[in-house]
Amino acid sequence: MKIVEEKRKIDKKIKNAKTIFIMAHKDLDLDALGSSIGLYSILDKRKKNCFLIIDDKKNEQGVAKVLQELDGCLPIIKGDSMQDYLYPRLQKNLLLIVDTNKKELLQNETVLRYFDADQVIVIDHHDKGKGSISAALEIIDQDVSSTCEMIANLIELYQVELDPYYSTLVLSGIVLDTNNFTLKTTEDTYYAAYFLTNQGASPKKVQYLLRQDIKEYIERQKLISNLETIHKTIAISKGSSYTIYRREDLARIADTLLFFNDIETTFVLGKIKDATIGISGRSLGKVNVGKILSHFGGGGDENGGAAKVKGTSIGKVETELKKLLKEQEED
Ligand SMILES: [Mn+2]
Repeated sequence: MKIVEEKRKIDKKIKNAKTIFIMAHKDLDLDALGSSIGLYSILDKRKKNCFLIIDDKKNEQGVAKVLQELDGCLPIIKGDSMQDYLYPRLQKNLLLIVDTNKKELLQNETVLRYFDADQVIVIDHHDKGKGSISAALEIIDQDVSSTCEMIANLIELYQVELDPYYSTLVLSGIVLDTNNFTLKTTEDTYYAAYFLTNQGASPKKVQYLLRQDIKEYIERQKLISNLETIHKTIAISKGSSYTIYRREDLARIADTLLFFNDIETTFVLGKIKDATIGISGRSLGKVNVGKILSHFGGGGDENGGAAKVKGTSIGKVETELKKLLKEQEED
């Protein structure tokens, strides 16, 4: 569902609302933060009373840089204190959720209790699995590279002149989620990047925001080097059982592995919490990774997905995964 086609419905909700809250997934990345801030700018220009709900205590480096640079410029509140900001007539509050559609991934799931479904809009580019948020207006477009691409469309549609710094943030979300315009990139993605650059976005600043920590990079390389291939086409990478990885990193490695000759399907396994194993899968289409990951309680589609398995080890997950791959092969 294209965001431009829903403008009228979005308009109506925004017009009706007195106070608007924007919330993304926890462990903010630049797509979540960039789309939140882009959306905030649109609403701010329309003189809407608007707040960003951020509960994260730790931030990845790019997000930390931005939050530090913007310190004091944005109305950021914690989910637990939002009662103080709600408009007294509760029906006049609106919640905009960006870059996720799952309850358990939200910055703060408990704030949902203040909103009926018709006071919630979800804007996202991930597929819908179980645990989806009930929202009257769901703008979920899996064909779009990033939530920031969707927000860039909206900024153009609303003819908002964005502060160049904010344009840069929206562009950084696109660059992050497309892995430098190599994944899920369409002519619309390039157009959004063109539009944002025209609005003053600085590609140089984007590169600065996306600069990585050398130690984290080395950790990721280690994970890639612990790789096994099956029939030359399926790559399975495993993390060290002593290291805790971020879900985004597992996803990024799964993306990266698809760049290599012959590889058509990738799985990356790593500990994401004590006794919790994360799996990220990607596929060019031959193996339905979403289906396989649904066996682990996760979700996705034929091209990509993720799962989280509690109370297990990397070895056990690996054995199970290989069994499932074999079964799918025999089907
Ligand atoms: Mn995203």
